[in-house]
Amino acid sequence: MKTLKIAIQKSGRLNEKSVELLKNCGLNFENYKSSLISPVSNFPLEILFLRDDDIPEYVQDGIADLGIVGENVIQETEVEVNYLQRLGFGKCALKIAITNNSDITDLQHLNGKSIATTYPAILGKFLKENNIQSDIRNISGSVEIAPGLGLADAICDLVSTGGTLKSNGLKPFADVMSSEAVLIGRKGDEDNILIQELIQRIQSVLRAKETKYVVLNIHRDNLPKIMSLLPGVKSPTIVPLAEADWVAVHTVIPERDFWDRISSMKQAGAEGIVVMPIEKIIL
Ligand code: PRT
Ligand code: ZN
Repeated sequence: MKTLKIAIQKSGRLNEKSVELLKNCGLNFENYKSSLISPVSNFPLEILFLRDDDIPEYVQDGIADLGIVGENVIQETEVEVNYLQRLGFGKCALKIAITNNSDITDLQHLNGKSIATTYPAILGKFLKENNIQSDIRNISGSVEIAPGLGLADAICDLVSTGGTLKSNGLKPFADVMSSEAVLIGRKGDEDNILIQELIQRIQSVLRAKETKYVVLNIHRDNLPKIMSLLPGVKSPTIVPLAEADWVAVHTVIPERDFWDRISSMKQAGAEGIVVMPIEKIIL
């Protein structure tokens, strides 16, 4: 079968997490900073290390079969690719921001104003949808300094913590899009078995990340109470303990409501609660 190629960012915000995800999928490869391509020794796959801006087009044109890239980059390059999986990292939002002392209070106030951005396509679409005519100033970087230099009335840029806006005397004003890293594939490759295998591996890693493995001890009398608190993959495993009438319950619980569930379990009589990370969940 043909060796697949997956394009990931060579260096930058998505590189480390992309490499980590692929390694967690059991793929063995060298991550030399100097090489552009790295073969995977235990799967018919090669990893291409590229500038993130090039990834969507490489996938669209079939130079790579798959890619990991921010949704913001895909939308800006306006390519035709399949979204295969959201990956849960590289989260950020594309926002319009204005100066702290700006008199803009309504979206319509952007009419006739200038907005500096490195995302002219996404911003253009957003303004059109909202019936606003602004002057889009397409600049290549350091967008946040544009208002201070008198280059623009507002900016449209990616925000994660908001620290960059703050330190430049700017405040978020309108959300244009939210973004995270996604796995993309070429149109027409939907039935490729190797791609499906890779997606399944990625999903099993993501699922495991969202959950914890929990073992707890409980008196049999309190078992019904505990059972009502546990989701489990199917149902929890219950193992008798040496001490009469006590059992160990093994289960998985979602990370997001972890602390709430643990305290309810304690209230229900759980003791000796052990929590462990999970590497993979294969359904
Ligand atoms: O060299 P290459 O072209 O590959 O990389 P790049 O410099 O174009 O991109 P890079 O590595 O900065 O970002 C890669 C991807 O990470 C982006 O396309 C987004 O999908 C995602 N991402 C997540 C971010 C941010 N968070 C982010 N905060 N990309 C950029 N920023 C920048 C933003 O532009 C602004 O300058 O960080 C600053 C704001 O951060 P806060 O935390 O101060 O709000
Ligand atoms: Zn880039």
